[in-house]
Order: sequence, then C-alpha cells, then structure tokens
Amino acid sequence: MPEFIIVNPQAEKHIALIQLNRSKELNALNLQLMQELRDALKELDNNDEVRAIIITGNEKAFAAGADIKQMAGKSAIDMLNIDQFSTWDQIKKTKKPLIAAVCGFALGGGCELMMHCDLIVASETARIGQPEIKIGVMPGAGGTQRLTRAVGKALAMEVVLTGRFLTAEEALKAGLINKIVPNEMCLREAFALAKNIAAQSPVAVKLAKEAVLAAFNTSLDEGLILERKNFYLCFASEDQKEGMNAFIEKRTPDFKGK
Ligand code: DAK
Repeated sequence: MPEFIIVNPQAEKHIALIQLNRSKELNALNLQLMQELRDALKELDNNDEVRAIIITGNEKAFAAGADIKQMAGKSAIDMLNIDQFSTWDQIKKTKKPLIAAVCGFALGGGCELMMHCDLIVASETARIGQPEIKIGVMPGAGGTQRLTRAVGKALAMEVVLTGRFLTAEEALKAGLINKIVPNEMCLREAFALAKNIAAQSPVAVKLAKEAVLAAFNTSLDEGLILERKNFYLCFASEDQKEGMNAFIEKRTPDFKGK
C-alpha cells in the first residue's frame, strides 16, 4: 500500500484518481512519493478499465516541490546515484491522458509534475512557479524546457530567474493551464474533462496524445509523419468503425478501446 499517495482506480467509470497525500509538508515530493506515483501510473496505464487519470493534491498545495529537507545534504554523486530521472522518465511515458487538478502551490518539482500532465485545471488559489533559484539551484525535472515551450522565453526567464509565483490568471493568460475554477469546483471540473475524454475512443486518445507530444520533440515534418501513421492506425481499430457508424446511424458511439 502506498504511504504518500491515495489511488482510486475507478473514482468514476473509467476515471482513476491519484491524490498526493503529504499534506503537512505541502505534498513535498520525496523520493518515496515519486516512486509510489511512478508505480501507480504504470499500473493504471496498463489497466484496460482506466481511460483517464487525474492527479491532485489538497486545498493548500498540489505540490510545493521536491523535498528540500531530503535533498539539502546530498552531493552531486548522491543525486547521480539516486537517479530520480528514471522515475520522472517513467511518468513521462504514461500513454493515457493525465489531468492535473491544482489548488494552491504548484512549485518547483510540483510545477514540473503539473506540466507532465496533458490538461491542467487550476483553482483561483493556484500559485505556480519554479522557485529553485531562491534555494541556490535551478529546475531539474524539465521546468526550463516545458515552461518555456508553454509560456515563451520572456515569462519563463522571469519565473525561473526570479522565482516569482504566477497567479492562476497569469498562468491561464500565458497558456500554461486550461482553465480556472473556484476552489471547490477544481476536482469536479477535472472529472468533467476526464469524463469527456473517457467517452472517446481510448485507442484514438492514446494515439492523439502521442502525436501532440511529438510536436515538442520533432521537426514539423517528422511530427506530421507520426501524425499520419497514427491516423492510419486509428483505422485498424474497431473504435473507428464504431465511431463513424454511430455518426451515420445518429447514435452515441460505444467505444471499447479495441
Ligand atoms: N520541501 C520540504 N518541505 C517543504 C517544502 C519542500 N519543497 N515546502 C514546504 N515544506 C514544509 C515546510 O518546511 C513546513 O514544514 P514544517 O516547518 O511545518 O515542518 C510545511 O511544509 C509548511 O510549509 P510553510 O510553513 O513554509 O508554509 P507557508 O504557507 O508559510 O509557505 C511555501 C508555503 C510553499 C511558500 C513555502 O513552504 C515554500 O517556499 N516552500 C518551498 C518551495 C520551493 O522552494 N520549491 C522548490 C523545491 S526544489 C529532480 C527533480 C525535481 C527537482 C529536483 C531534481 N531530479 C529528477 C533530479 C525539484 C526540485 C524542487 O522542487
């Protein structure tokens, strides 16, 4: 049983919920929590009943970053040997859509975890940033790259070099998050998004996620090649027949993920 996360594989039909659960420490991401998260995501990714995964924290914090107390005394070689990157790399490989429901602080590794998610719902209280600079380091789990790609150089430089937190409004305006809702609506809105996605073909959703993410890693031409291959692949699915026939027959499709 995980200690620092709560996992519900069927919080709603086809929707899994992972809640980060170190609330006294503002969900600071210690090594054990990250390993539990990695293992849970791997399991949910392999669970055919799950079509979308929500990651959330609590009212005060999504996650206030990696655990500074655990990191403070480490040497570079300790960090190398711990190899946290393999944990983050595994999380990055999640094929099913990840939705972050963010209330309060999403800082440092918390912001980076949020940015590993495909859709982000934030509450009005969200405070988002990469404050590592204030403790003598810099982002280490993709913050300089993912934030810059999401919000552009000017704002990313400001956030990374000054450690200033963005409000939810600023994050929305910059294109970092999908929507802002009142605190008490945050999880409900994440479920609404998840439900919408879970009603689509899981095959098409998986292939579409892969194609969108490829836009960050490839040239336009390479990305287009991947998109075309994934598009063709959709036609190998029963879901494609079901989706198109349902449209023609004027009924709601019943996708099976096959
Ligand atoms: N680590 C450990 N403990 C933390 C924490 C953190 N990141 N953030 C908060 N806490 C703890 C506080 O120490 C406090 O514990 P006690 O003193 O009660 O024992 C408790 O949570 C409540 O926090 P505060 O009393 O500070 O609460 P406030 O409301 O006054 O302030 C705050 C909230 C979020 C503004 C403040 O706690 C804060 O500045 N926290 C630190 C934020 C931060 O600097 N985050 C970045 C950490 S560095 C890597 C991957 C990732 C990373 C690195 C490497 N690899 C793959 C290699 C990531 C690095 C980081 O995230």
